[in-house]
Amino acid sequence: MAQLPILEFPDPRLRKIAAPVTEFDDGLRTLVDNMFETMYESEGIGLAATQVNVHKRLLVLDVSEEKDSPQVFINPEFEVIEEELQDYQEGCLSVPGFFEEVSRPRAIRVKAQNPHGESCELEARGLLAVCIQHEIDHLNGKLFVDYLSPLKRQRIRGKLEKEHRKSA
Ligand code: QAP
Ligand code: CO
Repeated sequence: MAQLPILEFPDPRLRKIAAPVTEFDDGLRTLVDNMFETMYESEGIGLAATQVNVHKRLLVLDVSEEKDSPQVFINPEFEVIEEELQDYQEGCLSVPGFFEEVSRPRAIRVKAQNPHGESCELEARGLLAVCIQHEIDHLNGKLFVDYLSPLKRQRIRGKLEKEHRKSA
C-alpha cells in the first residue's frame, strides 16, 4: 500500500471531469487500496480519485466513528429522493484547514459498481448523503468552495496560495 499526494485548491487539475471506469482489474483494486490508505492517514472521511490526480469515476469513504466501514463507489450516480436541504459544516482534504456550511438535498438514491464491476444501489441520508454528494462533485470538477460566496472562496484561495508559496 502507498499514500498518494493530494492535489490542493486552486490546482486546475481538480477541475477535470473524470472518465468512467471500464477495467475492473488489479490496477483498479490497488488504486482503491492506496486511496483508502491516503484517506485514513489524512484523517479524512471521503476521497475521490480526482484528488489524487487520477481522473476516473471512483471514490472511497468511511463515515463510521470506529473507522471500520470502508465503502467504495465506482461510476456512481445519484438521484435526489428528498429535496429538503440539510446544512453541514464541510471540509475537504484538497482544501486543508477550512470548514464551511454547505446545503445539499438530505436524502439520495445512489447507483454504483463495486471493484468487481457488480452493480449496487443504496439510499443515503445524513452524513453519508453529504459525503457521497461532495465526492461525486469532485468527479465533475466541482469543490465545496464553489457553493460559498465569491468573497469567501477568494479568501480561502489566497490563504492556500500563500501556504503553497511558503512550502514551495
Ligand atoms: C468530505 O472531507 C466531507 O481541512 C470529506 O485539516 C467533509 O474528509 C463530507 C479533512 C465533511 C462531509 C462532511 C479536512 C481533514 C478531511 C481538513 C474530508 C483537515 C483535515 C476532510
Ligand atoms: Co473533497
